[in-house]
Amino acid sequence: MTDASTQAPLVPTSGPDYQPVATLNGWTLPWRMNGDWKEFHLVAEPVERELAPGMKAYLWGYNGQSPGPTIEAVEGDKVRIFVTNKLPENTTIHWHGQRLPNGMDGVGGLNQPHIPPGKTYVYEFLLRRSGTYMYHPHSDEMVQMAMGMMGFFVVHPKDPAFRRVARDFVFLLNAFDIEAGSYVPKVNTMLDFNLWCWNSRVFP
Ligand SMILES: [Cu+2]
Repeated sequence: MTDASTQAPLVPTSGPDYQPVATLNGWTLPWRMNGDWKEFHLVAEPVERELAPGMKAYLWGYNGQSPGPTIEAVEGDKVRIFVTNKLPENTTIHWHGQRLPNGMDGVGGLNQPHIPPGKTYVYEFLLRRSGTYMYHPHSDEMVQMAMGMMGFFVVHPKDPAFRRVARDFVFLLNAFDIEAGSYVPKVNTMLDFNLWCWNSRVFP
């Protein structure tokens, strides 16, 4: 995507039914079914984002945006997520809060090799519980998160009637330290970690 305007929720046309979320200043990552696997593709890459009118920032993100697109799936889904690295350094993705096999946890150099620039790594796991999660790198992670690499991973309950809501929004607030007249966040400021994720549900 080339701009960060809020897109209409992506109503599922394959796989189990659920009520999709609206990502404020963002959008949901499309997928395809391959047998009983739900396949997604994230591309880690440098992005340019206009944070305020006329105030452009050079960030890192996914699929043209920072924060990256929201991944939505359903409890019990088997997901296969291709991660292509178009950054100038290694990366990985850690699926924060998901219960998964150790080899899929995305900590570079510990439970998987780092993904070098130009390469694609494939993650496969079963979504064991519903909830609002996030994804982010675990390879030079303080720098990469300070540069804007993160996104939502919403796992909907298997039963679409379970705590069904009228409207569902997610929004991610991330503080960047960008000096006046410059474009690139000062990544060392990330040591004062400032990141907030919200899921705001409107019950009927
Ligand atoms: Cu984490």
